[in-house]
Amino acid sequence: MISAMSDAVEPFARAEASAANLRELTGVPGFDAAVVLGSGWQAAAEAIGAHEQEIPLADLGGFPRPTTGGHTGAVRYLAKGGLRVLLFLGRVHLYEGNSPAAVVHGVRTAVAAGCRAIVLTNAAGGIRPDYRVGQPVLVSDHLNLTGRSPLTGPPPPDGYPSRFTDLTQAYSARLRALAREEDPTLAEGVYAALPGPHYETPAEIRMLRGLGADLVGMSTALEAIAARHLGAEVLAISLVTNPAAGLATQPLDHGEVLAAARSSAARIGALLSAILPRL
Ligand code: 8IG
Repeated sequence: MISAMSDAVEPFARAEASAANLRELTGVPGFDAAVVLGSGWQAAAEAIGAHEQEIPLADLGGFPRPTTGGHTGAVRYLAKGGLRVLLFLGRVHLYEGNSPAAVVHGVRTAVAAGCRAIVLTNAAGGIRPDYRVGQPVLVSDHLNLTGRSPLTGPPPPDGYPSRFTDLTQAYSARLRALAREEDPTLAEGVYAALPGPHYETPAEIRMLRGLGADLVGMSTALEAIAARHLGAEVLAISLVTNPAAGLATQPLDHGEVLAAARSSAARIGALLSAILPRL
């Protein structure tokens, strides 16, 4: 196993090495789809289905340890229908001090291991006044307001696509339609990704609404860019866990986020369970 790869190794080679370790440790030659569970979505992990194996990310190389409550540094392998699915039990964020390359390492590893579809889940603040806490929303597009890109740096090595990635279809219309077949009540919205870790001011939320954002969070956009760069299809689902700043009287806190997510675990678990075999 290739474990002690230095930071000097370029990110695509590091992802290939992690994918090789994943194949070796699972004994599975390739995978079809990957799911990244965001804040609160871990409560849905069991409802998604029984897993065959669970591998600590520390054994794969290249993965920083998650420091956010609820995020676990492990990946599960599940068989769903005829598909071999990787389920990441958490993610890391820019606000933990991670580089964009570290933030997208899981997505790059999944694609290097064969995944052609990536499902990104997150908890988000709801900007649209008709969103309710506990409601899942399909991400139709994003505003990357992190000021960062996973494609910054030297050009990708030979054999990889150009870094000038087209993002007109960042979030697959096909996969969103498929999700709506499973749950026709699913709303769609534009996700604004901010660096965090602080929440917004009410003035910032008014600004974001003016910019066309419906949801606000601290993840997903960089992972979606990395996945699209490598040609994978992306489905992203936000769980609205709080009204964005200024839209409710209560102050925002991470405990509220996790509690809201836990009470939706059965619904979002059933949703993912229904979608996964069809990816
Ligand atoms: I959950 O209101 C969750 N994540 N930036 N703002 C930002 N991130 C969030 C929020 C929110 N709620």
